[in-house]
Amino acid sequence: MTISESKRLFAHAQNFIPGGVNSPVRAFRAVGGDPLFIKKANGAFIYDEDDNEYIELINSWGPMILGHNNPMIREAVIKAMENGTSFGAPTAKEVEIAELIVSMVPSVEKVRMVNSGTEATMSAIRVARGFTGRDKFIKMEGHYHGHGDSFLIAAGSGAMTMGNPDSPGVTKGTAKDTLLAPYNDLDAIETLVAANKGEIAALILEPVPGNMGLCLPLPGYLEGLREICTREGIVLIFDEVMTGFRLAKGGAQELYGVTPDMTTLGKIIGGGMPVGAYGGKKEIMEFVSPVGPVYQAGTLSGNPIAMAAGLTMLNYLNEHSEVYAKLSHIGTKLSEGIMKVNESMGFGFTVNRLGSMYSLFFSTEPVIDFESAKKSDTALFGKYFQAMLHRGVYLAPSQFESLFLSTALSDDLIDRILNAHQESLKEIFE
Ligand code: HOZ
Repeated sequence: MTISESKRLFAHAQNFIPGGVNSPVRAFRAVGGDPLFIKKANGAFIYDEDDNEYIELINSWGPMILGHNNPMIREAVIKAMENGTSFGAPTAKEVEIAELIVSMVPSVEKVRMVNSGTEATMSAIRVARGFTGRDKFIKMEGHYHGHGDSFLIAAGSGAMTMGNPDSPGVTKGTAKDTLLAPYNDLDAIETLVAANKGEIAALILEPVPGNMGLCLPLPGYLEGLREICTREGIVLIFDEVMTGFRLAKGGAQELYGVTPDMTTLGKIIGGGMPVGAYGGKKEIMEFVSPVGPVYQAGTLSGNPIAMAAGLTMLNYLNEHSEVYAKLSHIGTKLSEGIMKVNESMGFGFTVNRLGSMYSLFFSTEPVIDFESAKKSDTALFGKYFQAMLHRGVYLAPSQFESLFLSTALSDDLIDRILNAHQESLKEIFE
């Protein structure tokens, strides 16, 4: 495998782009080596600028549920482009997608489109503050809600990977209104609530966090949060940017039967185009301008090309429940296969999986929160990442990310991944 063009591009890029990349986690700093520059992707495969082919397990960080370059989505985008690329005015497709999202996501009675998950979470917190008249909010350690100032405190994903979970540039004034709690710990929430009685506007979390690697909620945890928030008048916000439409049609909230007050969405509702959205109960969403006083706007919000792609994706998922059974089959086969290989080689590494999201942690302890995720051996993960890449499997370049599977993964491809996994462990440990 030759990787010369990616190397050349990366060296050149660093002259013009900070770190040579437009999002830090792509830089491969946590795993060593130079990032791959991607030329194209199709189905289950991604291709770099040297024309190497890799089996894809990131899928643009989630949205490619049906694999890359899906013909239906491609056609919808081409067709929409024939009518122009941006109007900054209402379109029929925006109404159609809003109605569809309301019908699919249990908590959403009204929804506002934005351009990314970051915009969605920033806006949701602002609306929750406007609605309650309170300033503070609770965020979980290791959860990532995009790069809005008030979220870059004990943040997961790239912030955790780069060793900057608390970003400089966030003022003390902003940080003081973000209250931190460990995930999966209801007592910690009760303590925070008691110490800040009547001052907490919102509690935001990834119901199934994927930004410190994949962790699962302990039984009763989400239900417990729901109870506390209802009792205290706190707006419960599920950040389903990664889990929405992926874990189930209605996301984690449908799967666990717990309905938040607000939900943030992203990526998937654009079918891979830059889209986000936030929605929730009517009485909360009616605080949003122009009905209510909370201001939030955007020229590109509801962009017609992005709406065409997203609508095609969501309509397909809505009409094809079998997608979720298929994703679950793929996830089960892969994660059970990984565990079998590990056991046969005498390793007890932790594998967390739900549906088509999974993480392998180089730790033998259960991983349920930020503290336990941080115990994973990241140096070992780096070696594993490189060994897998060398064998043609493209993983997320950090221990603190979930992998995302697509329906394009055939049983044969899963066998190839399992074989690469076994060979990689052999290379590292023998
Ligand atoms: N975990 C991030 C998405 N939720 C990774 C994408 C990025 O930071 O570029």
